[in-house]
Amino acid sequence: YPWQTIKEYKEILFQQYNGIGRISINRPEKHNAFTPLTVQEMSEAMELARQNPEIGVIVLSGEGGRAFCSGGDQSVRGHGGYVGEDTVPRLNVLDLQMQIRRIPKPVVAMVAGWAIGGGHVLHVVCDLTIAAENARFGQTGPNVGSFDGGFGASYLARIVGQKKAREIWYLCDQYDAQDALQMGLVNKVVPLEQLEETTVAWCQKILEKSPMALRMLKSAFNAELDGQAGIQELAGNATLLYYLSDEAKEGKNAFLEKRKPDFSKYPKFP
Ligand code: 2NE
Repeated sequence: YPWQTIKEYKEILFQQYNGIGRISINRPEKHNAFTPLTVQEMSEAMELARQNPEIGVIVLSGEGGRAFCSGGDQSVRGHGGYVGEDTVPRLNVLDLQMQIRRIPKPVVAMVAGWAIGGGHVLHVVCDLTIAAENARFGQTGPNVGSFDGGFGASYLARIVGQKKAREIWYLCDQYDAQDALQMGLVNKVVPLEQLEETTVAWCQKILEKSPMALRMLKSAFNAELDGQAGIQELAGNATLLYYLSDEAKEGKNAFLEKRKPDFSKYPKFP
């Protein structure tokens, strides 16, 4: 596909094609492990994708065909987090997870090869996952002195169930694409050579749908799980819809025209 670069980065690719924004980790020599810079770049690209009205769906992937992402780069893990050039330890991938969850556009993980550790959690928080037959999934935290007790545990358990989520974390086993499909961890499995075309086809189907309906659905799915923060997100979308109405505009116009608002003509629905 003729992906076009939106912006050049050091550790990721950020491209678009036909309404699809693609953010791809570009560190194949490390199985696309992320550093603080990788995450900072992904985070900026995600925000640019959010603001770009031409982009309706985002694909998250890893370059090279052998890994989606192998989690935090252990060679830059320091005292208290992953350390970048500024020598500050960070766990900024947790902010990126929140961004993926909050962006009001569907995010699709396109997984070839390893989705391990913090890389596994990244696909977990995406709306949908399409996996190649060579995909391998798992958590490694308890092996390498780490854990993700946030979405990596609780949202994973919502997807695969409590027993399976505990197995995944306590045993740190690896699961193939068919295992993942069986436990509802991925939406579809395809041969590696069909991964991109299948993902693009799914995205194009999504792009034909009503963007407002997709936005409302994403926040509604989140609201059921995210408590007050989830309700805040859903309610924000309700406010957006209300602002689009003549009824809400009457209130604003009356204020600006220094008159009493006249809401009498707006229906009081049963
Ligand atoms: C993914 C896995 C199982 C693949 O194994 P294999 O044998 O196919 O590849 P290999 O040889 O291990 O990896 C290829 C190269 O990539 C590097 C390796 O060190 C190796 O480099 P060279 O020896 O050729 O120089 N590499 C792979 N993953 C890396 C990583 N995460 N950091 C740094 N270098 C990495 C196997 O590679 C594996 O088990 N990788 C480690 C997975 C892991 O434990 N990730 C961190 C989990 S913790 C986390 O991500 C996290 C969190 O828990 C909470 C918050 C934030 C992050």
